[in-house]
Amino acid sequence: METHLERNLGLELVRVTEASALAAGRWMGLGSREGAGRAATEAVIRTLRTVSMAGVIVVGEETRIGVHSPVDTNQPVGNGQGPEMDVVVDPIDGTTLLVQGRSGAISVVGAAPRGSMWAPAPAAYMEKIVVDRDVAPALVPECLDAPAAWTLALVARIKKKEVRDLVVFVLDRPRHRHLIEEIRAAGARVALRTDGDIAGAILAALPGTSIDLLLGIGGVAEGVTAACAVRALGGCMLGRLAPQSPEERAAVAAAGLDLDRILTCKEIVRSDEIFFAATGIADGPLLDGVRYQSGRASTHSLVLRGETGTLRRIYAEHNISD
Ligand code: VTB
Repeated sequence: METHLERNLGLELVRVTEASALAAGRWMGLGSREGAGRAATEAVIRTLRTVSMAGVIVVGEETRIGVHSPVDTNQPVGNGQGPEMDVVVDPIDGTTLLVQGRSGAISVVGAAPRGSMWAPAPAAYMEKIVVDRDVAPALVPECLDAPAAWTLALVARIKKKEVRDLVVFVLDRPRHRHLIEEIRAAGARVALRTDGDIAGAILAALPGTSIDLLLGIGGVAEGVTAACAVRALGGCMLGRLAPQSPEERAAVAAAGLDLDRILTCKEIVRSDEIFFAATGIADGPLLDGVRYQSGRASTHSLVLRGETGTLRRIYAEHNISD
């Protein structure tokens, strides 16, 4: 295995998320999850074939959504040459948002050397806390079990804010009813979103955004993908498996996975050589979406490189007339 990746693979990966966003953006507000998903996934697979790496998808979404796609767990991606990489891909993070014409969908891909990413198949759900680099040193594993008020007080203290100044990203799900009540009772504000906890995690890990932290249970694939970005940004994420059905609990136990283990993003991605790219599909708090005009289209992307801690914002204009 190559241990040092001289090139910034992230600059190749951003072409993948751009292509996916350009394809998915056409489906904004059209109501078809299948159509949007198919178009974005085809674009991802097509462009990943041009990237020089022997990649393998470490964790796909199939266990949680019960639908297979070319980016399922263990699928090879890339042109098969070059460094051996673990890869996570979400052609559309926020499919429901996108097809309902709401804001916030992004396309993401992350890569790190083979064997470095946590791959807890057949787990589908995990608990997550995400904070930025200022709060990172203070985040302790106890935060996952402590009352939300305790964690919020800690984050407020480090950020030199009042608890009522904080905004917490939480997915709008019945499983979060108690968590939402706790956050409100503590006096903080809740940004309830129907989808998109990868974007939520990136917003929480980026200092100075509209989101101070992310709390709650979301997909494992989204968690591993988010961990790539959070680690590359120097933030901190804590994660722990959180099965949502007796079947998932039994499968996770049968696979010998530890339900009590709390992992940091450094354990979820055990390498600094992380490459991550995200492109906006529809306008959102993290990235502007795709604009189309007369055979041309523009995209806004974010490219992260873990080794150097570089964050690049890339605006691109594409000639899409053919
Ligand atoms: C989240 C969210 C995703 O899945 O991870 C969620 O960020 C978790 O699953 O955008 P449930 O929908 O079953 O709660 C998505 O909503 C869809 O991938």
